[in-house]
Amino acid sequence: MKTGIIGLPQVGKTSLFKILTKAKLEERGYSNPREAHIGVARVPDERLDKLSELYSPKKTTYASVEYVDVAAIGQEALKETAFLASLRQVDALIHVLRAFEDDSIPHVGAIDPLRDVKSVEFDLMISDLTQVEKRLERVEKDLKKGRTGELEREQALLLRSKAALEKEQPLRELEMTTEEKKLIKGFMFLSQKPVLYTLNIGESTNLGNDLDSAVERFKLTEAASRPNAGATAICGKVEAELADMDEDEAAEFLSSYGLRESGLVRLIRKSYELLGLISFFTAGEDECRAWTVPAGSKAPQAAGAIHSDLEHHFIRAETIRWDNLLAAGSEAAARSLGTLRLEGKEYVVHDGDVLHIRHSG
Ligand SMILES: Nc1nc2c(ncn2[C@@H]2O[C@H](COP(=O)(O)OP(=O)(O)OP(=O)(O)O)[C@@H](O)[C@H]2O)c(=O)[nH]1
Ligand SMILES: [Mg+2]
Repeated sequence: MKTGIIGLPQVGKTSLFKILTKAKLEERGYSNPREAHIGVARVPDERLDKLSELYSPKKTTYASVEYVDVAAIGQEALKETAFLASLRQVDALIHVLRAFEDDSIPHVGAIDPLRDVKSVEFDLMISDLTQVEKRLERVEKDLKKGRTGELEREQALLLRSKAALEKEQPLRELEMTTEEKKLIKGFMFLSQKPVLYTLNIGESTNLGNDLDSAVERFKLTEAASRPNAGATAICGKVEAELADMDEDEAAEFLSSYGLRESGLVRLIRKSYELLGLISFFTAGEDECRAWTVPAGSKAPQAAGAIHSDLEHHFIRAETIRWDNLLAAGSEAAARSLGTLRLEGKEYVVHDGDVLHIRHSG
């Protein structure tokens, strides 16, 4: 999964990128010549930490998310091929919004995240509209040469997209059939990507509450309730300090601000929700590991995330919720308690399940 970090100039995109990819870093972010930074962040997961304590495996493997930090959004930038290309390839967007006060760092005007949301969304939509119009022209030409069902369906979808964009409705809000989704996927439209609005708020003595109330306070509740959108808040400054601390120090630091967890944990969790992803685990003495699959995946699909052979030769999955396994203390104990059970091909995997795949391969 790849997430693009976007926003207006000087709102804290690169700071967030650095915090995300340096905190518990597995692979360092690096610079490529196009100025987009790419880095991998490991997804913190307390459930996996606890499973690892139970099994003491040789290796613990967290899920990971790739982040792409691009230059600031603007009409000019969006005309650059390299900029567009690095943005189009991502699966989701984190839209960083300036909500901190600091006169030494310039901003387009007073602090107004909602105005900034609209401005950036507008630029994304203009870029999509240009592309839709170009493609429509092509399709219309082709239709004159010979009508096919496929071309007609594409034309209808493009016209619907155009109408939406013209009334300033991002494509992520359009309802689409599975077939239409397939058709439109190749365009990699920017305003179609799920977006997590992320307020970068200032430091305060009551940061816990300020973070919790930020979305409402900055009037993003409505924008965040639209289809394929969400909102959260972080304090870049505090997160940057946290990133350099060891666990005990960090815990103390967090509680001094009235915080239970790092905002990054919440941010990553929100991204999962937004993308409709869940985690399941495999656990054993060799390795405890988190895997990411779309919500609603059935057991064979989950097995396929581990290895395609496991999907093809899937027989059953021994299944238990992570906390039930911890409560039982061992698989044997869980089996006798009845919390460890055998599930078949139709089983829909839940977030937090621990699976042992039985296969015939
Ligand atoms: N006071 C304060 N300053 C911040 C915060 N986050 C970032 N900054 C400062 O804002 C400036 C811009 O931060 P960057 O992370 O480079 O912002 P950016 O969005 O990547 O900027 P561009 O890539 O130039 O568009 C830097 O001087 C940061 O130190 C914050 O939470 N509070
Ligand atoms: Mg930057």
